[in-house]
Amino acid sequence: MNKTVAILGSTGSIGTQALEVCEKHDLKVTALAAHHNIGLLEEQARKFRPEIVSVYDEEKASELASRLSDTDIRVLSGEEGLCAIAKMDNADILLNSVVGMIGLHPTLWAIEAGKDIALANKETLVAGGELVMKAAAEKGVKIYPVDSEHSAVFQCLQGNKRSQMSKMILTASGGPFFGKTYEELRRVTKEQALKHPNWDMGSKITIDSATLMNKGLEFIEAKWLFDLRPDQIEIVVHRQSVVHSAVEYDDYSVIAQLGVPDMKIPIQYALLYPERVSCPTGRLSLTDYGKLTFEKPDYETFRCLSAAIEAIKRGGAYPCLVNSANEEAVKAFLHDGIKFIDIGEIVSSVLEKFGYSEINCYEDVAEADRKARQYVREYIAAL
Ligand code: MN3
Repeated sequence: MNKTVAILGSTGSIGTQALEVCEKHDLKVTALAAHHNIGLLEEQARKFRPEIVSVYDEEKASELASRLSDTDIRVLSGEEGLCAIAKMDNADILLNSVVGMIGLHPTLWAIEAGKDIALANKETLVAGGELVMKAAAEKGVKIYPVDSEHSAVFQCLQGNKRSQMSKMILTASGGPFFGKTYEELRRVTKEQALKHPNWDMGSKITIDSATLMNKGLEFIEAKWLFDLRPDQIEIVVHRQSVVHSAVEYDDYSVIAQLGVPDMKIPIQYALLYPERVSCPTGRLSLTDYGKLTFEKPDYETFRCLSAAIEAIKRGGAYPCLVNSANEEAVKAFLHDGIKFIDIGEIVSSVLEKFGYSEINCYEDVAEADRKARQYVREYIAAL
């Protein structure tokens, strides 16, 4: 394989697994960016020898620069570093796996530069889906989904016509609290929320999986990626995380993608598309599982999920507002500032608090983001 790859978020869960894929297939890594983990970033830089590394935190960036002074690797920092990497000529594909709204700008910069994107940053599409998809279409840029559910749909679409897709079946593991009542959720601790049954992920997405906000964000992500109406997406709880999602066509044939729950499969497909070559993961044995189950989600108990769906039905800035409110609430929960059920209360209250506003440019997204975060900080201070 002689593809070159730049990775934003290289020290996170997706980034480290992407580097395993790059190593296995000898992909040239031209740039790496991380938020603050310079210990791991230095290790990655010495191993993969990129041209550029970037650290979001400025102080850590200068520390890394002195540590790497025996190499010819350029060390950048802040938004500038992300921008330089997003636009760099020496990368065939940009893997955007940063966490949160902060990933939107680099996605837009890469599109502007005509660069194909492997997109793992779902907030990019949740907060700025309309902007991103329009810009990508104008520039003829391809967006390859890395999220396992969206990769599944992308895979099920191969050799078929998108125009004949009638529905997406979006599977959800249900998270660690599936089957619990709202009363039971009141007593949930941070430690319990951070334990996911099937997937090993970063803390933000693990909490989002426990509240089912993650599925709400993926619902919105799917709407933009595959140009679907909200009524064309059905969420199904599938506890085993083996069926990663499915597509129903106009003839009612349903095509699903299956595999072990390991992100390296969708990461590799996005990076190497359309190649299907050996992946550094385990094989699926259906008889080991024996039984696959499918159930309806509980929209009343898991308020984040219904709030996210309502937000995309209303459109405009609502998806951005619920996403930013959720980011702020999850941060507070991880710092023991609020209870688990407060996250859902906060995210749904955004729908009552704010009126409709449009998203026409990046500034509109940034403005909605600021308003939502401000609102949540005040809400939490008043608790
Ligand atoms: Mn997913």
